[in-house]
Amino acid sequence: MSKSLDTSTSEAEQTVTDVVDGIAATTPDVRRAIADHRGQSNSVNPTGDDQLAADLRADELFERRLLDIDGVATYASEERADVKATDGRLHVAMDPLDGSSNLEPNSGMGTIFGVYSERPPTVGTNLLAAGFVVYGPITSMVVARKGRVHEYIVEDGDKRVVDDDVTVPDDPTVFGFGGGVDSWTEEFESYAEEIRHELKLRYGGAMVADINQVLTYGGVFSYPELESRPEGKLRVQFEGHPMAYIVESAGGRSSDGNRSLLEVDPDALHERTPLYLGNDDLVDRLEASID
Ligand code: AFP
Repeated sequence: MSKSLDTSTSEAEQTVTDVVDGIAATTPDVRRAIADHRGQSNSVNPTGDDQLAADLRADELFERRLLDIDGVATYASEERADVKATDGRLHVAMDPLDGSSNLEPNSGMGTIFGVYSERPPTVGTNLLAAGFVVYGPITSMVVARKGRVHEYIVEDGDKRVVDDDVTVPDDPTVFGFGGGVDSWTEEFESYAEEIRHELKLRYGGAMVADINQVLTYGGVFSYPELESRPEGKLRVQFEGHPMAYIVESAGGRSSDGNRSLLEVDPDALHERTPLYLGNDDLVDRLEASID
């Protein structure tokens, strides 16, 4: 049973460190899973997305590694209906393999995670840390904790820091908008029309790689509300909260169209949300345009 915890304690900090190191240590096996488990699994995840064998394998690898950490009480993921509980204090929520539709064309993919003080579904302000892994030409990891963002290179499961203060550059360069122009609302379409004349298109189908571009070059990423799908596509707990925590810790902004994504308090574990992330003025403009 998870006990209430003063999450500022060194015990909680150590658990966060153990989770980050555990995820780094699992990345070689995930890269192998991407190479060896390329087929369909003939199943769908709780939000109805087709699951690849690599999705399931990555989920299994992270669950085993993270529930083995003393301070971890629960493991939740985009790939499974329910939260897996054990003794411990902190709660991990993950998208084990983000962008798995990029597997076939061998394009960017990643892992997204959040460490919460309360059992999901829970509000984003209960995050203690968040991060993502990019399985690109090299394996890199971005981790936000205590208001600071670090970037690491991960080799053979060991991470080494390459930037100890990642911040969103002041002069934005790139944008990436999902959902398809014919599905956008009129308001978002007019915002997108302005942005596309100001910034360069960088949309690769995996938010980890696209948001890593925004962290590197400045700009804005969105999977907006759609005419047919006002709730958007991306999941609050596994994608929206962690990415918002990272971008806000790096000096940017997040929004669901009205407020910080960290203020979104999902009723259900697999709830979706419109998602806007990037330089604060670009997100401010977005909110003003879709008001
Ligand atoms: P998959 O994991 O199913 O490939 O979806 C990736 C994702 O959740 C997110 O990482 C992308 O930004 C977005 O969906 C891409 O969605 P579209 O395929 O509709 O562009």
